[in-house]
Amino acid sequence: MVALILALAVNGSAGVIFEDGFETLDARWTRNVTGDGTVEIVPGGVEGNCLKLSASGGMTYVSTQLDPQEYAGATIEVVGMVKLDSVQMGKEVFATAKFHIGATLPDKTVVNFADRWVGTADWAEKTLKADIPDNAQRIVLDLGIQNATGTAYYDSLVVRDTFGTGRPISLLPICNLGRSDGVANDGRGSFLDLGMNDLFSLPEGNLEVPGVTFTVPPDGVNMGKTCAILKGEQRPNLPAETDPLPVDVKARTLCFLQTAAWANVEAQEPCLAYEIEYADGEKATIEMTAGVDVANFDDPREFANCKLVWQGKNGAGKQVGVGMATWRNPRPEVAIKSLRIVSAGKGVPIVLAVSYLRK
Ligand SMILES: [Ca+2]
Ligand SMILES: [Ca+2]
Repeated sequence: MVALILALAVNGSAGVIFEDGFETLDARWTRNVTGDGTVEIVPGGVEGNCLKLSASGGMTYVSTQLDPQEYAGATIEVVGMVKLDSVQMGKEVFATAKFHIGATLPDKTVVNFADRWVGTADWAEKTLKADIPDNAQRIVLDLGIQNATGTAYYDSLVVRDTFGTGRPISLLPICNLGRSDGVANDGRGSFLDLGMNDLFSLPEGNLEVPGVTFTVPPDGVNMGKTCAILKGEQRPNLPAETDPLPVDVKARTLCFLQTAAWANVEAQEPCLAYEIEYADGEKATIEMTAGVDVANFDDPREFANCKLVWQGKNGAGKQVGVGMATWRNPRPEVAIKSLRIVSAGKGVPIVLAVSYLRK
């Protein structure tokens, strides 16, 4: 129970789908046995009881279904303790003890994921990761022995959706500038042409925010173009909008890592918008307002839908920061085909990363 609480605390509400210590055989599991196989709960687990599956050449496994509405498109991770006693492979390479996930597609083909074991081995942690296709209609997790002989024990099983904290949508195809400049007001370099007053100190790589992970591209990739910075009154020569970025994901929530320059947060003027097009052609516009959804990079503050997720000093010694705004998608069942960023033309919008959550 302590482990469960810790796991939930680490992963937040997203993440753990279920845990099973096999003190009893929970109703979620269906038994599938052919021949002389046995399914038992016995003492001697890593903790308390465990699941003991024996096979004599046929099938011995327990199965549970994962809701495709929830987990199609997810990355499912199965971690558990496994002990093996004289497991001998059957005729085919897949005839072993295993963790197995089968995802059935609309055309009835099954995509299989498995971690397989043979032999005799004391308790050891085993892991299976499965990228469930977006169009999976049925998802089944099996623990057991297929067409082999021997005994496998399972305990301390944790099934997680590691997609819980989101996946990045790469903005690189629509990035036009970088996070650093060099010499101010020389009409060259990058960012806002403000010299060391830039966002170079924003760490590259994963930016972990409670509930969301953003990916900030390294400064050197994409010919230094790592963010989208659009036109404003102070930078009239920047593009007013980006091309549509192909996205092609189903999402419940979009999370934007963004900031601005010279935006009037007191006046709460429009700063930028994300225009999305769904797979069925319908469109939606997500308006971002200064002082509500977005702050200025050199005046890091929080507003109603602007959570300050990173701040630090830049090369000019100024305190700078970036914020997160989130948008709840009213149509999570329809794929988002593309996303385009459009400036409102006043302050200069700066978009650094976008991630999406399925929940
Ligand atoms: Ca147990
Ligand atoms: Ca410059």
